[in-house]
Amino acid sequence: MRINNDQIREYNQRGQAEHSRMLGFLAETLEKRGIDVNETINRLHELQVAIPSWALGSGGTRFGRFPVGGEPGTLEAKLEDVGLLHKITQATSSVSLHIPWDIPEDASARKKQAEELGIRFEAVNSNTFQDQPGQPYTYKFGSLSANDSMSRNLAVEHNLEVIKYGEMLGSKSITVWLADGSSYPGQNNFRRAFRNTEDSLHKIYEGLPTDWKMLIEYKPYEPHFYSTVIQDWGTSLMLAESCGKQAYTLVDLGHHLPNTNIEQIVSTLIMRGRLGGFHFNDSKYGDDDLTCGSIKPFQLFLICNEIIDGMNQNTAGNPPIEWMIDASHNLKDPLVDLMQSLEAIRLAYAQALIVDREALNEAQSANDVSRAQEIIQDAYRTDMRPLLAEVRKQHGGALNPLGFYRDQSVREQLIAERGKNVVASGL
Ligand code: LRH
Ligand code: MN
Repeated sequence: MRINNDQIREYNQRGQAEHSRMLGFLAETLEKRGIDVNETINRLHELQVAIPSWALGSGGTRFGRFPVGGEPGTLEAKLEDVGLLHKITQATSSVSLHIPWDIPEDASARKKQAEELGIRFEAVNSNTFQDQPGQPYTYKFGSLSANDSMSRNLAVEHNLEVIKYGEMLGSKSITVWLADGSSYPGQNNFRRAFRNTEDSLHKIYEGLPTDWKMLIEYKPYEPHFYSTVIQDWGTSLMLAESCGKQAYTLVDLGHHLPNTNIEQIVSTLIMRGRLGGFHFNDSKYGDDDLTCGSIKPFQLFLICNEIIDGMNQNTAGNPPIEWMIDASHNLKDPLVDLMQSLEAIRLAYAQALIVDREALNEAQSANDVSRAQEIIQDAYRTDMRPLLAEVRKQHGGALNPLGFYRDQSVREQLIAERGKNVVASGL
């Protein structure tokens, strides 16, 4: 289904008066603080977040899955849903595909469809954490790190194939996440597993087009529960630097042990010029893949604060960061959940944009701890939502995406169009 501008304009008119009142108050507050409201609006619109193609249907766990109905059963339908999200939010101008879940049978048709929808293809993701039907060598005991060179070579070939699909679609980066690891002490030789992985990544890196990036995603555990070959940011950084200038780390917020200071990791990786991208989500315990900002919104703000501070200085020439969501929707309508995540990411970024960095630097240099805290918390405690609504409106989006989605009964229309039992490929 497609939404037209009149539907959005008509809906926005109903909320315009309240929006003007809220925006007027906020703009006055920000101007009093010496903040350029229009420049902030432009910086916010530039923040486009990629949608994961594997999270457009209902997610599940080993205990169960509860389909929402009207799910996109094909890559074509998935692109329609990302187009829909972008039409309503003006914040999702790209999609991140997962191969083989989203192999483009007709890449030029999909590329043309994406252009019509105003979206493009962000990083493509390889998958060496599942064996495909009839696969000659298993990934059960690893892929790029496997003891069996046949499994390693197969995994390298798969990643080179994923790059080929990405090139057909106009993507410029590949994300490599490995489930490789062990579940029992003694099962793996850590050094051999690391060196096999390093060697395999070098082979993939040799096949990387000169204008591409390789994003190496780390994770401490799951699906293995004793060790993971690429377990943390340091290991990912070592491998990226070992590969070459086009290799970077990818930070999935859910891939950290409890209480890890992720914002400090972000600051360190930018300082090193090796922060390639994010998978945004939230979690209470493990890799819960929950809605961004639903559990630790202050952490999300602090991460955005380090991104802005780091990229403002950027002495190491860190490239523009790829912003992507990686979540799983076990309870909520996937499109609603994604719109909530987009709002949380932009809200945290908006609050980080208004941090008084000059005053903060003075307070930090003077060891004026409470003053520094107040400066950070002032920004975090500023309700920037009216500005987010204005950014959308100025670019043809809905003042209130969830309100519009419900007002237009979008899910009901998708169910009428696709049926209740279509299952979207993915997690
Ligand atoms: C692993 C991960 C990775 C994807 C997968 C869908 O936990 O975060 O980014 O390949 O989820
Ligand atoms: Mn991820």
